[in-house]
Amino acid sequence: MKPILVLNGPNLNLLGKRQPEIYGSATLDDVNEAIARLAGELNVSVDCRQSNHEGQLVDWLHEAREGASAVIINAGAYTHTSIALRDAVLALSVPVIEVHLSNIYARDEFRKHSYLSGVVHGTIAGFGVQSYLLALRATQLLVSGSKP
Ligand code: CA2
Repeated sequence: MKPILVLNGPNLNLLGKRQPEIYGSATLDDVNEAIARLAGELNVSVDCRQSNHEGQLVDWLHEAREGASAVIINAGAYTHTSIALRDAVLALSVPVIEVHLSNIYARDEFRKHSYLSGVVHGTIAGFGVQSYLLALRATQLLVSGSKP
């Protein structure tokens, strides 16, 4: 089985270092460790990456066309701005799950719109680190043929 690609966008490398009241105190390394631990339990492999650059995220989505069984993506602020990421998701035939640490619908008006939500399999937002773990469980069901 090809790995599940977990992509994190801009500023998520700063997790746990500022704004813990919104994003929690876990660092990105903590998040990736929790994902890797659950992946072991679910018997799937994961490949976790982060970039602050839109084009890099687009390139990784293109790679996923051949190299991944599914994609979990927290596009950070590009969620609200990037038609390029939306188009790259549209070019994929593997399932894509959008995640957010915070509940983007309960925050600033400009965060309530996601360019990705309309083109992904589903979105999980507002559960902190658990958003990623819930997404991984849902993705594992999807790639194993169940229909969550
Ligand atoms: O809630 C989420 O996961 C977001 O995708 C996080 C993005 C934000 O722009 C989205 O609206 C919602 C921001 C990630 C930046 O995270 C930071 C963490 C610590 C310090 C500064 C930024």
